[in-house]
Order: sequence, then C-alpha cells, then structure tokens
Amino acid sequence: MTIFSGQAVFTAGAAEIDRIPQYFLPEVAFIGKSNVGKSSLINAVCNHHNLAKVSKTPGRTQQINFFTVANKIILADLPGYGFADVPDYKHQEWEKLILYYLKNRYNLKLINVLIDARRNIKSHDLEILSLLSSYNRHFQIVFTKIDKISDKTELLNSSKNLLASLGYSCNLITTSSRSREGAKELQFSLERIRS
Ligand SMILES: Nc1nc2c(ncn2[C@@H]2O[C@H](COP(=O)(O)OP(=O)(O)OP(=O)(O)O)[C@@H](O)[C@H]2O)c(=O)[nH]1
Ligand SMILES: [Mg+2]
Repeated sequence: MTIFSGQAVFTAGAAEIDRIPQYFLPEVAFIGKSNVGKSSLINAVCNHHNLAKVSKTPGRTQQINFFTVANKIILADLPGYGFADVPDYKHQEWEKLILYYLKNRYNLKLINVLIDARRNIKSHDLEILSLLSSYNRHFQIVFTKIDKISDKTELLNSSKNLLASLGYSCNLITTSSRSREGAKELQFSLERIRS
C-alpha cells in the first residue's frame, strides 16, 4: 500500500532561512516557475483537494511550505520563480531562501523540477538543473498540465535529447493534476527515496 493513502498534513511554513524547521524524515521538494502547478501536484499526489493552496495569481506561494505524509516523508512546496509582478527585493529574498535550502538541506533526497508541458524546458529551468548538479542534488523532471497538450511523445523526445546533450540523465514524468495522469508514477518515484 502506498504511504500516500495515509494522512497528509501541513506542518510548517518558512519565509526566512532561520524559520526553516528541522526534520529527520526524508524530504522531497517541488520547484518550478510560478503557476506551473506545484501546489496542485502536491494535492494530487496526496489525494487531497486543498492541502497546498492553489491560485490563479502567480506568486501565491511566498514561502516554503512543508507537508508530512503518513509520518514517513516530507514534501516541500517551494516558492515559484520567474514572474514579473513582484518587486526586486522580494526576488532577492526568495532567491536567498531557496538557494540556502537547496544547498544545505540535509534530509533533502530528491527535487522535482516542474515544467509546464506547453512551455517545454526553458533557460531558467536549465539554470536550476545546473545549480542542482553543482550541489550534487538528485532531481527529476516533472511535466505538469499534460492535459493541455496533444503530442506527449514529441515533448518527451525533444526533452530527452536536450537533457542528454547537456549530460543529464534524469527521470522524466508527465503529469496532470486535473486528470491525475502520472500521479501514481510520481508517488512511486517519491516513495523510492525511502529505500
Ligand atoms: N489544466 C491544468 N491546470 C492546472 C494543472 N495544475 C495546475 N493547474 C492550474 O494552474 C494554476 C496554478 O496552479 P498552482 O498549483 O497554484 O501553481 P503553483 O506552481 O503552486 O503556483 P505558485 O504557488 O504561484 O508558484 C491554477 O489555476 C491551477 O488550477 C493541471 O494539471 N492541468
Ligand atoms: Mg503554489
């Protein structure tokens, strides 16, 4: 049985480095552009409607939110990057928080880099991958909103080629929080970090 049939609860939110809680359970993070669907996907994976807040307005999640699933694993919903409507100092605060977290988080086992299936992989996403590699972090690409595109094969082929040409060999998953496509596969990949 999957741990995701267990109870998922919000455990903490941190907008500043010294507010990041210490946990000893294995943790997985969700990172990606604002509005890519991070919070929706966390809800889909946890079989929950409103565990993580979903919004039509980009930049809604302004802190790292931590959720505990079945007392076995922590999911971290990171603030989204790359949108125009926030002042520069906010960008800098978030960047500092995220970079600190990604570099130092001792129980962080896997980072899900979320990419909107309609946009494909963009330079900002590649910067994140490069950063994660430089921190020796384990990551996988999770395409979101796959219900919005018709040709998944083309998306996967072009992405695999691009990643291979840059020397990355990471897992790729296609998901939709709306249709729940890929939800089980994502659950399995998250559970694997415990073994
Ligand atoms: N069609 C479709 N829409 C989705 C999907 N996932 C999320 N959305 C929509 O995309 C918007 C943003 O979703 P969120 O889950 O709040 O995105 P986020 O990445 O957490 O956004 P920030 O917290 O602002 O960074 C909402 O309007 C969702 O309903 C999906 O799989 N399919
Ligand atoms: Mg969010």
